[in-house]
Amino acid sequence: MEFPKNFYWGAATSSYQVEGCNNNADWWQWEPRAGKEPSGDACRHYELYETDFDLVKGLNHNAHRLSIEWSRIEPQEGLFSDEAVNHYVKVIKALRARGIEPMVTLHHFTNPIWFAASGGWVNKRCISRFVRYCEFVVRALGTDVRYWFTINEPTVYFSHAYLWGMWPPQKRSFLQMMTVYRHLNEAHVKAYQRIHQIYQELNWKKPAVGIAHHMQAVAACDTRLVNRFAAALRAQLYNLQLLDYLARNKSLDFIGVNYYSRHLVHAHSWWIGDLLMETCKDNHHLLRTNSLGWGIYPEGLLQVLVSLKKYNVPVLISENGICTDDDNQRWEFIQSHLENVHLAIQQGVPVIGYLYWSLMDNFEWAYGFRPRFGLIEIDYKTAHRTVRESAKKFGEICKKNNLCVDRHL
Ligand code: IFM
Repeated sequence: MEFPKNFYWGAATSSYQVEGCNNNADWWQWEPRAGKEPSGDACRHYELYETDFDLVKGLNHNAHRLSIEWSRIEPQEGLFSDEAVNHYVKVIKALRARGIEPMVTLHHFTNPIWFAASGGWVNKRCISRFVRYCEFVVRALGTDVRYWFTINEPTVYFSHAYLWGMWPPQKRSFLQMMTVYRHLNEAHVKAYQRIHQIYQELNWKKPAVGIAHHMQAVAACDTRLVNRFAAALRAQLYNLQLLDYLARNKSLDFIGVNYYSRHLVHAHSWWIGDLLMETCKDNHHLLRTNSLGWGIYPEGLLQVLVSLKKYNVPVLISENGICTDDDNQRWEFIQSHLENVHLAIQQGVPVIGYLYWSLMDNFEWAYGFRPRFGLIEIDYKTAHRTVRESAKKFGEICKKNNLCVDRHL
C-alpha cells in the first residue's frame, strides 16, 4: 500500500508529558493536591532532546510534533523568558538539522500558574493572553516552523477540566464548560489570524495553522431508532461541531485528527443525558482493548476521516497510538490503523501524514506513568531509552512510504 508522495511520517509528544520539571504549570501544583503521581523529571526530554531526535532520525521519521510549554515561556504574566524561548529555538533547529519537519502545538492541556489563578479559560481575558503568548512564540520560532497546532484536543480539555472535574481546575459546571468551549474556539480563531498576519508582515512563506482535534468513532450498538439517532447526535456534537465553527470562521488550513477508540452508543431512553452519554455495557461487539481498557477499533479511523471530506482541507493524523505492555499488539495496532488511513486516501480524503502517539513512554496525565504508549521505552529510574521492535518496523514503513501488512492480521 503506497502512500502519497511527501507523506509526513513521525510521532508526537507534548512538553509537560516528556520534558520534566515543569514547575510553573497548573498541573504541577495540582498533582500533590489531588494525590496524583507527580510528573517529576518525566523523560528528561528537556535536556535529552538531541539524543531523542537522533533516535527519531534513525527511525526514518520526516516529521515530529511537539508542544511549547507556555508556563516556561511566560512564567509570570507579561514576563517572557529568553532562556525558555532560546531552548525551543534550539529544539526546532535540532529537528531541522536532521531533516525533520517540526510541527508545533502551542497549548497542550497545561497553563501557567498565574493564568490558572486568574480564572484560566473562564476569564474572558484568556483569549488576549493566549494570543499574546502565541505571538511571542511565533515571532521567535516562525522562520523554522511551517505547521502550527493552536490547541490540542479542546473537547477533551474542557470536558475533563470543567465538566467532569477530573483535571485541574476540577470544575463540574455545565455553564463554565460552555464558556471555556466558546473561549477556546475564539482563541483558536484569533491565534490563527495573528499567526498569518505575522508571517505576512515578516515576509515568510505562508504557514499552515490548524488544531489537533480528538475524534471518536461513534457507532450505534444495534439498529434501534433511538440508538441511531443518539449516534448521529454524538458524532455531530463531539466530532464535527467544533470543526464546523472553525471552518465557518475560515481558520483551518488543515485538520489534525487524534484518534484512539470507539464510542458504542446504547441509549435506553430519549432523555437527553442518555442520548448524549450512555454507552453499551453488554458483551456483544467486544473489542480487544489497550492497557487502559479503551476498545481498539481501526475501522473507526476510516469512519472519522471520511467524515472530514466536507471541509475540503488537508488532514493530518496528529495522534494515533496504543498503551500496552505487549509490543506485538502495538505493531498490529499501527498496521491495522494505517490500512484504514490508506483506504481513506483511496476514498478521496486528503491525508498528508501520520504521527504515532507517542514517540516515547510518558506521563499520561491523571494515570501517571503506568500506561506505555511509546515507540521508545523509557526506564524512568535511569532515563535510559530502548527502541521497541514496533518502532523499528514502523520505521521501515516510514522509509519505504509503503505498508506491507502481515498476513496473520
Ligand atoms: O497522552 C494523551 C495526549 O496528551 C493527548 N491525546 C491523547 C493521549 C493519550 O491519552
